[in-house]
Amino acid sequence: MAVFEGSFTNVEGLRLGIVISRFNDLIVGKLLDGCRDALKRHGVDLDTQVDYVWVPGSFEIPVVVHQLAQSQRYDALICLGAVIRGDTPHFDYVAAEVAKGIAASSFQTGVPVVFGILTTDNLQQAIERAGVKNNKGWEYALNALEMASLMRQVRSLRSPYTPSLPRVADLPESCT
Ligand code: INI
Repeated sequence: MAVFEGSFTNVEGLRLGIVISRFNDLIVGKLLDGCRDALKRHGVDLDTQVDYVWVPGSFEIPVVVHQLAQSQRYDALICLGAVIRGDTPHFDYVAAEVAKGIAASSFQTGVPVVFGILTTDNLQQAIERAGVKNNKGWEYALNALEMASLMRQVRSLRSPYTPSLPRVADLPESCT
């Protein structure tokens, strides 16, 4: 029997990308703070191991995260956003598209992409999840660390006859 489990502290050589929506910045900024705090406390160097990519709103996250996932530069990606229900159906379109897009990107590329998008009925619920009662950003960071570590183990199960491309980050500088 084999048991595979991700670890939260196996961070050496890890490369992470965070895609952050500017919409509802009051909330998303707090999620980012929580996320960075958790990564730092688990040994990730925030300056050299993490890239930050800003987009206007959650709707724009999938197209960007898909490019990043395809780049072979990252062990895991985290998407941060807040979609808050208003008086129009806009919420439903944005929430559905970002969820579908992130899931598709992760599935198609094999790179773990954390769905760090708060979807709430009102601002109060979002505030409670962005630092007042707890901070979901912390959880999203842990999800990324765990999944990056787990995927490394699961990928290593590949048959030795399965060709696999090196990650760009692992190539000597002369090849990039
Ligand atoms: N974007 C969000 O990230 N959260 C929201 O709550 C939101 N609402 O409700 O409108 C939102 N809209 C903007 C959207 O993500 C796009 O940026 C915009 O539609 C342009 O494509």
